[in-house]
Amino acid sequence: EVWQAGLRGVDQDVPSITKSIVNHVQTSLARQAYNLDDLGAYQAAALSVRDNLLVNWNETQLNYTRKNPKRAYYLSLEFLMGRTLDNALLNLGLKEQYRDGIKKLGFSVEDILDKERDAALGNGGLGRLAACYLDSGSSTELPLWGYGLRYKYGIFQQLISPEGNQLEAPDPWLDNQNPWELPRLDVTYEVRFYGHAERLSDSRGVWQGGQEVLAVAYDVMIPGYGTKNTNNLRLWESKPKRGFDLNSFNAGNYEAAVASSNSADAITSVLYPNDHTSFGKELRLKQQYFWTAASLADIIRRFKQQGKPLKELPDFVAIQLNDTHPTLAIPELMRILLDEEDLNWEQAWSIVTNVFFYTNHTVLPEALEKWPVPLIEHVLPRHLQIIYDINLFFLQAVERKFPGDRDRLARMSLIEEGQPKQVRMAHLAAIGSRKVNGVAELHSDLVRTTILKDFVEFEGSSKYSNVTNGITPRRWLDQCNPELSDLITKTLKLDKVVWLKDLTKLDGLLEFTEDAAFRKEWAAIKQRNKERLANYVQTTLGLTVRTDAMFDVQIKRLHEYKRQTLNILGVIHRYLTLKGQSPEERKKANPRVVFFAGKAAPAYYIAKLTIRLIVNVARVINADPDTKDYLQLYFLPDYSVSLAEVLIPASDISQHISTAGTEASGTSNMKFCLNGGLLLGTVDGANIEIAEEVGESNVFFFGHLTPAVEDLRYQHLYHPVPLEEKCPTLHRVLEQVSAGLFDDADIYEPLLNTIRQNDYYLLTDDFDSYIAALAMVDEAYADKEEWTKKSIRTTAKMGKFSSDRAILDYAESFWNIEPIPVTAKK
Ligand code: 26Q
Repeated sequence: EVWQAGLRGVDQDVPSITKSIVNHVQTSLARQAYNLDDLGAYQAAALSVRDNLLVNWNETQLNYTRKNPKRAYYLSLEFLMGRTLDNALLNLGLKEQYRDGIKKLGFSVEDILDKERDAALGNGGLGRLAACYLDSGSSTELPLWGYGLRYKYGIFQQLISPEGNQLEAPDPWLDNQNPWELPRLDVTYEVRFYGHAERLSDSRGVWQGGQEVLAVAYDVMIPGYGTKNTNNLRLWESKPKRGFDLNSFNAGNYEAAVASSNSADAITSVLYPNDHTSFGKELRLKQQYFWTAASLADIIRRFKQQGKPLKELPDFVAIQLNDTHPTLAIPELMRILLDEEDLNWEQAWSIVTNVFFYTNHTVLPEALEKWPVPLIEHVLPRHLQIIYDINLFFLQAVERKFPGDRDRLARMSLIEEGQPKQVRMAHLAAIGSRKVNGVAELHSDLVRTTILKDFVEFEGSSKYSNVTNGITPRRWLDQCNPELSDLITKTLKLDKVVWLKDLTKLDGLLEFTEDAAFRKEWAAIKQRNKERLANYVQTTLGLTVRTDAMFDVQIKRLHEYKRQTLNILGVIHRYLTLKGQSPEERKKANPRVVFFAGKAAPAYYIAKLTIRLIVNVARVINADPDTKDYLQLYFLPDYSVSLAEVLIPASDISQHISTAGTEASGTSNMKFCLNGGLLLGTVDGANIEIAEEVGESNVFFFGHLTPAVEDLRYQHLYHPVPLEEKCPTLHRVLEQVSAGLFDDADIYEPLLNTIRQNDYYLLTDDFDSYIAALAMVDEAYADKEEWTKKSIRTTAKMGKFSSDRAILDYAESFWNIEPIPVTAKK
């Protein structure tokens, strides 16, 4: 394996590995090797792997410093990394050596990998996308760093009460020390909040007073696959600038002094568990500013070390804004350039608008970030002045192009009128950036024609483009489905590094769809992955899942637009249908096991009620002797990256059933298809592009299309039709739920009323077509050979969705950066 020759920093033969692990047990962990448990073995193995990463990381960073290329920075409030050890071993090409070394020490590599806690610093798709992009940035050898926050608590741990209610518990993921981070206690910046701002001239100002807190850097090494390149993810922790406020301390006010230090720590204490809503919380705004200010200070310090003038910043720095969360970086860079570097407005604005790039991840109106003007004024008084100045110049320019169009000015303003006034972060991000992109073709079209339509008319359409999301095939195939990865390698007769780095090579599998022996192996692997999942459910929940059934999976954040409700109502419909059949008729049914997993935002009442319904339907139908051979249902608690790695390879069919036009892209749809699971979905987000690649005959589409949605909603409001007329099948299902078939009667009324009343997400319009699609899935699954062919064809055509393709698109079309390989030397 020649490609590995240059990867390794330290000796990598099996005896050296065992020696290094034992050495870490005795020194770093200060323990004895003879009474070590799995957790200790995990920690020692992780520290030993870390030694390799450190060597590569150092060489990579030194190489960047020497060559001084343009660099890109990915600013994201979320990095949903999952576990690291297995990924690091595979990326370094050391899995087999460590397997042997660990075995020699009396442990199993699978058992110790399972001891690692997930780094769950994200809510869902947006955070996992950031993690995939870091993997791809290193693997394609791009000089790309991530910047985020080192939350003390990641996404909450989800518990399900006996009644079926979601309960939240904290996720203290750092409790047993984290071997993957390097504290950089010397890399610190001061960040100011509150105080007062004064204008010194038209464009300059000064900001003083208030509270200062310290940002401390922690670095996480990001190894590339099959390369020495190892990039950096820098996460900031907040600390009080002084442990004690000496003035309060001396005044005898010990409690207040300690409280001030507590408030600094609070900034990075917890990841906000909401996706898509909840703005206006002061602490969230402080998180956003703390992180953007520290990251920019760090980026500018690094740039200045080259001794170049600031006007050259856009030639050396590109900053990608992951949604609007880091938008304060725009006024913050203006503040630095105007107030600290003494540039004039035009110079500063020209630098800013050539450095930033903005990715939008949603068009749902309620999810567009807005901050109350009085809150920004209180926390960041100088930034509010700058935002008003940006707005003034901007609206003057709009007025010149569209004289007298007051409605247009009101629509485009950075400030939304109202009580209180609010700053529209998407508008600020758009006008402050060089490029704006959506995350799938349909979504980018919707960005251009709905939320940013006026901006396209004003600035021209070339600034508004698309980069379809991607996923890393290392974690989402090689790591989570090693048997399938091996079969692909064997079949393509390629080194696995070759196809994992050029995923379009998968289409070489197409010619094997007609090979019965190959199909048999393909299907057998799916079967073993189903057994692995069943085993997980048995050991964690004590439930027995039958593995001779079709596995049907929907795993994602709970949200009305994602329509888990449509799925559970479909399950109830299937149950009622089976109940109405004779035992003879039932025998013709295609047995199904339906899995759900996902978290609801803690304050999202309807989403939590949906979980409760799923859990209680599961309780009833799994216990029903009439149906339990044909239908089983599970809600798996505490969905995570690690759980996804078990669920995805086991799926026959997965559901991506958002109301058309609402799911920006989706990325788990790509993961399922890459692993040979078929897709049941609406014509939405990346589902459309998946169908374009794999062929419409290999996906199951249903439901109304995006252009119909607006009109259907209008019909609901102004020409409502009673449910029993419009959709009798759905009506019957709701009646059974109302009547208390699964729980106390009336419990679910608020959920059912969202459907009976305005049905914003169009369940009543799509239900019949959904049930028809489920029937087509059953029919297709009955022909196992044909199903396996579809499965192979699907995997074979997923090359487009590698995050390597996506990150290279950002690098070439937006950032103008190039790969900087670390040349292998022995
Ligand atoms: C904002 C302000 C205050 C509190 C929370 C938030 C917040 C946090 C997270 C808003 C949104 C998010 C996450 C959004 C998200 O995950 N979007 C998903 O992004 C994926 C990657 O592009 C897409 O595939 C999904 O379609 C999209 O829903």
